[in-house]
This record gives sequence, C-alpha cells and structure tokens, in this order.
Amino acid sequence: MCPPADVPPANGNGHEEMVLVDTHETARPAIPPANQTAPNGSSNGHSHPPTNKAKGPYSRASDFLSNTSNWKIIESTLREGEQFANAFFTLETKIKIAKMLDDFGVEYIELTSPAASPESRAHCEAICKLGLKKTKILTHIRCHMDDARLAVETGVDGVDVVIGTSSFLREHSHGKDMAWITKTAIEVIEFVKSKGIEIRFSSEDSFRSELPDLLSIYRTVDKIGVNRVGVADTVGCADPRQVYDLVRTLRGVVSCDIETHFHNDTGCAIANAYAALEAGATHIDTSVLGIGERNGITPLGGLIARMMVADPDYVKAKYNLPMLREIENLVAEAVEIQVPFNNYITGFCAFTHKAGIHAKAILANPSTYEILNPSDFGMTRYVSIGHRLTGWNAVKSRVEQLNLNLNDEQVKDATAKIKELADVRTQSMEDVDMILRVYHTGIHSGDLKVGQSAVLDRLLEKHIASRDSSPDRREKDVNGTPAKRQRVDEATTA
Ligand code: HCA
Ligand code: CU
Repeated sequence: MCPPADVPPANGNGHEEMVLVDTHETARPAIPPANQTAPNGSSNGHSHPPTNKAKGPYSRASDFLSNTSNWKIIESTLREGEQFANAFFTLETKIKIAKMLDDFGVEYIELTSPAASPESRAHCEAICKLGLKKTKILTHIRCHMDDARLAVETGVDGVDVVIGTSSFLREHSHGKDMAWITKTAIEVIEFVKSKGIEIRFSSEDSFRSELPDLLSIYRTVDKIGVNRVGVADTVGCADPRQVYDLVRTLRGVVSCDIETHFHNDTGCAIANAYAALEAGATHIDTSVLGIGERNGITPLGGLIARMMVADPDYVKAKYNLPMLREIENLVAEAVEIQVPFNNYITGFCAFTHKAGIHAKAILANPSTYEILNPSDFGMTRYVSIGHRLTGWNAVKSRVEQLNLNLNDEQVKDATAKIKELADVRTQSMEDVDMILRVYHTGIHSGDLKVGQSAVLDRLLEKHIASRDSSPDRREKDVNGTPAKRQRVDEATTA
C-alpha cells in the first residue's frame, strides 16, 4: 500500500533519523540509519521518555484501582471486525491476520461463533490448529447451550458469551427476562468450565441496562467462577466518566477479571478504554483499524498510542510495535479501505511537522512536538519544508543533508525563494532540492549573490529548461514520474 522509502542518506550532522520530505507522501517505515545518533544525543530522539505516569504529589487518590500498567488485549478483528460492512475474510486471510496478531503479541484473538455458519465453524477449527505461539483463541457466542456445545468442540482456549441485558434488547431482540438470562448463563458457564477452558460472560448494551440487573448477574456469574465479566458499550453511547463509574462499581462487586468493549459511534472508544483501565478493567477489546459494526470499536493502534503515553515500558515489552503498520495494511487491503490520513501512529501525517516554528523545535529536540516517538513503531518523522509556512532552520537541515555549503544568510535567502514559490503552489521535495542545488551552484560560481531574486529566477528557469530537454528526463516522464507528481498535487488540493 505504501511506496518504498526514498530516504536521504545519513550525513553525521546529528539529525540522521530526521527525514525531510514533502508532506504529501504516504508515511513510510524507517530505514534504520547506519549510525543512529539522535539530535539530542539520546538513542531514540526524545530527550525524555514521553510518559505521563503520574507519581508523586499530583497523582490522583483513586489511582490505586488503575490497571494502565497491567492490561491485556482481546483482539476482535476476526469477530467484531467480521461485522464491518466491507469485511469478507477467507480462511487464508484469517490465518494471515491471526498469525500476525500472534507475532505482534496480543494476548487473545476472538473469532466469529462456529454457530454463525459452516464456514465460520471450519475457520475456527482451522485457526485453533495453527499452534499460535502466544495468543490464546476465543470464540464469541450467544448465551445458549447449542452455541456453547459447538464452541467447545472447535478447540478454542476460551469462550466469550454475550447476551443483551438492556430493556431495548430484552424487549426488541431476544425477548427474555433477567431470570431466564441468569438461569441460562449459569448453565452455559458451568458447561464451558466443565470442559476446562476459559469463560467470559458479558452483557450486551451494558450502559443502557439497569445497574441493579447488571450487578446482580455479574455477582452471580463471578460466584460460579467465570474468568471474566464483560462490559459492552454496544451503541457507543458511553462517555469516559460513565465508564469509570460503572467499572469502578463493578470492581467492588466481582473478583474476576473485567473485560470492556467500546463502540466508537461518538468518538469515545479509545478514551473509554483508557477510563476503564483507570477504573480497574483488565482486558480491552480492539480491532485492527477499529473495524466492526457501524463505525467500529477501539482501534488496536489507537489503544497502543494511548497506552504508550501511559506506560511506554509496559507496552514496548509486550508488543512488537513495528508490526502494527504491516497488520493495518493487511487488514486495510483485506476489507478494501485506506488507512485514514490521520490514523494513530501510521496515518501518513502522524509524524509530519510543518510550521517553521515546529520544525525548528523538532530539529533541536523531537520531544518538543511529539508525544510518541516514531522510531518505536519503525516509522520516521518528517519535516515538510516546501510550503509557505516553512522556516530557514528546517531548510538549513535539508541543506546539510544534501551536503551543500551555504552560510546562514544564504540559507535564509534561499528560504525566501522557496516561500515565494510555495505561495503560488506547494513545492515537492524534488522542487525544493532543485532550488537549493541551483542556489548553491549560483553562489559558488559567482553568478548569484544574496538578495538577487531575479537572477535566481533566471538560473532556475535555465535549469528547468535544460533538465526537461535531457533524454534522461524524457525517459523518466515516460516511466511514471508525472504520475507521482500528480499524486502530490492531488494531495495538495485535497
Ligand atoms: C454485537 C455484540 C457485541 C458484543 C460485545 C461483547 C457488542 O455485535 O452487537 O461480547 O462484549 O458490541 O455488544 O459486539
Ligand atoms: Cu461490539
């Protein structure tokens, strides 16, 4: 999905990991520099680990509940994600996704119920036979003995049971009352437990269910030894404060683990997951790129981004972060969507810095404008310089990368030309490099002096005319350079 990197060589100026490119390229993976020295001398480019692990006088009194440094992922791309409008996973694709999630290090994957269709059942059995290294396999079923009997025969490590408890679902979906739900839940749980595998009981639409109903059934299933109870914001109505309150209350009622599942209809899915962990939840449901019913659930990458800020050591020790991009690309391709431009970590502009003030500070110390370090994810930061907001410090950094010999006054003069041209049309990296090279040649041949804007214009025109008539250039045009430029222009006006 992403074009190969076109990264300038390291030149020993202390900015090797800084790559200056046009913003309109897709984000690309980092090519590890030969000798990685970050601007501030640290190994990762950030002078301080970007953490907000609050300790000391300002930590909140209630933080004793917090599990933000001790939580697990239940990755549901192969269950909730299969409910995404575009999703149709073949077994081959499911196997690829399952293996990648295992390599990434998620603790669980959740698969569609074997009761859903004969193919679903066959897929579930096949994935159980893969022998994943670390990841446990769950399947997700309705609270029904027929489904439970099928599930335990597939070879899964555990079963996630769900039933709607809100009056909306009780009246308009399955039509059962709380007494029936409780009785059936006990039967299903005891049956699954008797097979020696994990069992979770979850209430669908938890945030529109009556609290006494919820607490009563959770208490009952906890007593009979369920591994986890689940809270699900099925319609995406909850806010972080409501989540915190419900999970904290539940934490005081059950002794088992607490799993949470948040839909993203109102944009709270990551914040709600975080609030749940702060209140003592132990497991978070995710899907790759957040795919699921409607606009989906907490995205794996977004949760990782959030949790990296809370406790980078925990996240880095558990998960193979540079794989995130590869997994997202695989899933995006499988369900025929693009990775969104503003995606957490891997969106094409997630680590691109543009304004001159930002660029200057980033070049001095990336922590100034980055809470996440792209190199932790195998990504590279970019400083965009071919636009009207550019500044001479960023241009100077590019001059150094190109090994050009210009003093500060000359760099400022060249920057003025870049800004002038970028006021008309955003300049690609190729354009910026050309301006700098022509400027450099002009200065060193004596044809150009600082402040001679019109002379520089003539030198540029001459250069462009001879470049466009060269056989090498014509060859390039035939072989796709214009297509690349077109993409740049499209992105500019998008
Ligand atoms: C659904 C069910 C579910 C289940 C969540 C869970 C939901 O697809 O409607 O088992 O915890 O969002 O309630 O995904
Ligand atoms: Cu869901």
